[in-house]
Amino acid sequence: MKKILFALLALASLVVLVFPVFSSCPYDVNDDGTIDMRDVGIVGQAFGSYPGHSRWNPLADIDNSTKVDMVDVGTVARHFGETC
Ligand SMILES: [Ca+2]
Repeated sequence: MKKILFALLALASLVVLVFPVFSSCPYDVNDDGTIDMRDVGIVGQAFGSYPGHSRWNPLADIDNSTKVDMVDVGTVARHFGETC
């Protein structure tokens, strides 16, 4: 049982470490190279949603918490103006 738990933790750590490699700019929701009001707007449109909700947009769930909330809005806002 400990080996399985250790393997799951190792896999989770690997996913966290590798994610930035696949997504050079994870806060650029619309993937246009700039984090701006369009990205904030996309997250805002999905605000309060969750999988199955009519406004659900998985791209707006920045922290992958299965809900779009202030954490997601705040995260995109903190990176406002960055380019990638
Ligand atoms: Ca953008």
